Amino acid sequence: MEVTDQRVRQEVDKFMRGLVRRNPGEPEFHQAVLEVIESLMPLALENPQYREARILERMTEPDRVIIFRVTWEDDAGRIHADRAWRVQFNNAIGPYKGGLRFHHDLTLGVLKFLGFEQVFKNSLTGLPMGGAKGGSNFNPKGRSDREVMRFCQSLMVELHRHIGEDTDVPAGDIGVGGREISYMFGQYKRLANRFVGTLTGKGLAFGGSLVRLEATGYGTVYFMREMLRRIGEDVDGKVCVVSGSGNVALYAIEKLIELGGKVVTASDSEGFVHDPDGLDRDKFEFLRALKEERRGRIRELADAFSGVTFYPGARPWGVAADLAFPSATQNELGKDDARALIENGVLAVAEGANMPATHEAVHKLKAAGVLFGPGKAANAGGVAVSGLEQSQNALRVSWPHEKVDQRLGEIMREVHEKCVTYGEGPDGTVDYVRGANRAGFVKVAEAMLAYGAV
Ligand code: NDP
Ligand code: 2IT
Repeated sequence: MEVTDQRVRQEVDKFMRGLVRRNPGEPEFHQAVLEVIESLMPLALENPQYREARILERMTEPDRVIIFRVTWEDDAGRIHADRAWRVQFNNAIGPYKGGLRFHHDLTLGVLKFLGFEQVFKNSLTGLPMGGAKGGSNFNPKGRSDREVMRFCQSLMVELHRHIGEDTDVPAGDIGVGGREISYMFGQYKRLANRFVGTLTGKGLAFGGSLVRLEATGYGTVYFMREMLRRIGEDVDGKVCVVSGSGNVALYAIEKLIELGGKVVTASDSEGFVHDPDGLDRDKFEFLRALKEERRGRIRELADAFSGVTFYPGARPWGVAADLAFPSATQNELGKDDARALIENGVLAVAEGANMPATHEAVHKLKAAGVLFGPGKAANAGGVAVSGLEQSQNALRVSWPHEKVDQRLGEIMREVHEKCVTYGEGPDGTVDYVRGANRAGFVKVAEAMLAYGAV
């Protein structure tokens, strides 16, 4: 039968009905799968070997999900019982790899979307890494260092059985940074009685890699630079809106400033700040220390610098800009936000966060001809440098800053190139969503086909 658009639509709808029935109440997982299946269905219909081996069905079912209770005691002696998960999604091309998230409204559905996306992202990096994600509904906000330590140690008492340097290698994500990785690694090492690279994002004194801290943000900007270069443009002089002020947003902002971009916004869960003059090195350094060291609120940037305004409860997408970097959380950029960006003439969007744009927003931006770099390609630099940290740990070496940063730049160029190879249309424009999904898929699917029915 000919593969018409209508046939593709019918097959996508049928596939999604089954997926939603099997995974009720998990809208973010449905959304992430829909975006991928829309890109892959034409490929699956043209290649019967994928259909016969049920590759799409197998790739949308995690290998396993581990769920456990984490009991811990706060500073006042009160007992808490939080829930934690590890979703080991697919290890066809390497050990499971992906972050841990601590956020009060985390759900299994969110972790399944993140684990699913991670499979494609990790494949795109070209490194031998499978996909996983995990975390807890523990809320680290307002907790003392000792409370966070006790929580991390308790979590690791269970998690350590399921991870290992050749099995599953967790890292950071929302709410999990250097402090939490250190507590977890310290406890892992104690329980396993082995010093191996089972977590990445470690401190530099104990096996961490240079540039891992900055890698996701830098990598997102490198990816944006590649998209712009292809159309004869550059970051220099461009007005940039960034959301978030965590690990990803901070180092995207730093790299943008370095490359001559004018960053006019940053945000946290309470609102955004607008700086019409653009953040300079001083304001960036204030913001970095505010967020990384003092764990303060974004409004303090507006209190500290005249000319910077804080907008409570709002997102930055209404501010006119050439480039946008949603770098906070999922579904933070909806269709009305996309419309506002388009009306203000936005040229390109690179997702620093995972799935920050809704399905409707992505379609709107693409239809308007905006270059759109999806998270699984644009933010792959973080996990890529995690992969380089694994290599350094296995070799018991530490590579210099320049070497890791250079490798990160090369990997982001290669990720971009793969998106072009798989996403370029007859008119020469690139659908980066399709390109990333297909390029990420092919390698994993090849491995799964080779293994037979496993
Ligand atoms: P951080 O915890 O360092 O920062 C998260 C930022 O997003 C904070 O500014 C936070 O504000 C804001 N935020 C979190 N949840 C919400 C929410 N529900 N509504 C509004 N704002 C919110 O996390 P990261 O920077 O590490 O992660 C940001 C995104 O990037 C996530 O989507 C993550 O999955 C993705 N990512 C991270 C990588 C990494 O290496 N860390 C790699 C690739 C992707 P507040 O402090 O007020 O909560
Ligand atoms: O979403 C992601 O790619 C991450 N949070 C980083 C994962 C990793 O293993 O470094």
